[in-house]
Amino acid sequence: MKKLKLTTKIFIGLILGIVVGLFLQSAPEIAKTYVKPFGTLFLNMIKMVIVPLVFSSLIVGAASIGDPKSLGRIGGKTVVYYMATTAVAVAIGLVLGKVMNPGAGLTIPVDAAAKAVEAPSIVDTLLNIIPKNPLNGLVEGNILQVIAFALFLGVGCTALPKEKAAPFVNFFDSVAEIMYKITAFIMELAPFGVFALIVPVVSEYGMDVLKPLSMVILAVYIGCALHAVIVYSTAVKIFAKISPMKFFKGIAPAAITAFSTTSSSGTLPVTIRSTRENLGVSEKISSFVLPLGATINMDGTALYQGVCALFLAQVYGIDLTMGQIMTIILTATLGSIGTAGVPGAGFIMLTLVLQSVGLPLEGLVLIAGVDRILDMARTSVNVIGDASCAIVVAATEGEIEVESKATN
Ligand code: DAS
Repeated sequence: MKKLKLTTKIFIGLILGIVVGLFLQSAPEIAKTYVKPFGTLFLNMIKMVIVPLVFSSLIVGAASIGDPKSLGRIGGKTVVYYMATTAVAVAIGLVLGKVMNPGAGLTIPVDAAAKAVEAPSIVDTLLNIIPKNPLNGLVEGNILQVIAFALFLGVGCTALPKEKAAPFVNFFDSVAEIMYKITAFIMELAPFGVFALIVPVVSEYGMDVLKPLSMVILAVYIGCALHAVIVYSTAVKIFAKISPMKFFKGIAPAAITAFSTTSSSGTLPVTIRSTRENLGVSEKISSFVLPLGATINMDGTALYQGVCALFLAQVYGIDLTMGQIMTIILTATLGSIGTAGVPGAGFIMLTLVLQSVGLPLEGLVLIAGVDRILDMARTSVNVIGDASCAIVVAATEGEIEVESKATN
């Protein structure tokens, strides 16, 4: 039989888990005792890779941005644009999650431990980002401290002569590659993990558990559309003086490719060709801004993480404090620097966001089965965001080559 795509296998695992869960509705204890442990094992494997994966990929991501001094005007504009639009994206995701309330109607009690997580204030959250003892942050899995320390290391590398920094960056590049391979192996087990996680949930709560998922998909798609139409239209209109319609038409081939492949990196050749030929961005700008964007800019992913974090907080009946909301915005924005432009990478990083505010990871199973549908929209927005940055930076640098094509 033709090798089934992982997404299909995960979906089959989800459907089978729902069927078995419905059969076990009369005996939820059986599901809890004999099935749930395998799901916990799968989640523990995902938790195992988070810190080394994020730490190594962020060091390499930050080092690839280049020395802040040598980044110069173009690099500075690019990084500021990427971080600003990503922060806006996660905020839109949080607002939509709040307004649309996808978790309504489903309440899964969370064990007291998770609820008891001390929710810090905004000030404490910001102060707590800088680790007094970075190794402690790594050992405790303090996500924001792991991110901050990795960014300091990555940017620190750029202050060294290339030959001096290379062994350090190459080492963590290898670690990141190894962690991606381990993550890929763990994701191969996802069909079984999703099965073992959904069975006890369905046996306990029945089909009610699935209704909210359609609301999550709706919230992510509406959020992605709003972000693209509001943020990117405004940016290209004001800074690049081109009509949004021309921009979206110009980047459509890349957006459609990203939607179907769910891979920003895989779409990069199409993104570069579309921005150059249809929008007139010079080779100098497109060859710097777009590969960097495919690596560190993930507006769609950040928005999806905002929606999912709110959804799971609602399902578990956890009221997030402003400090936790701030943590989600920071983790999703900075975490996007370490998210790879490959299918499903955002789902792994969602674990990071949930863990940063103490939300139970068990809820990931609710997202896993529909994650591919969510990945299509978020990857498309990731790519459109990269292209909007390219044309804004090109226009402000006088690097739009084909005036007639791009302007209205
Ligand atoms: N699929 C990733 C990308 O290629 C994004 C994600 O998984 O969130 O951008």
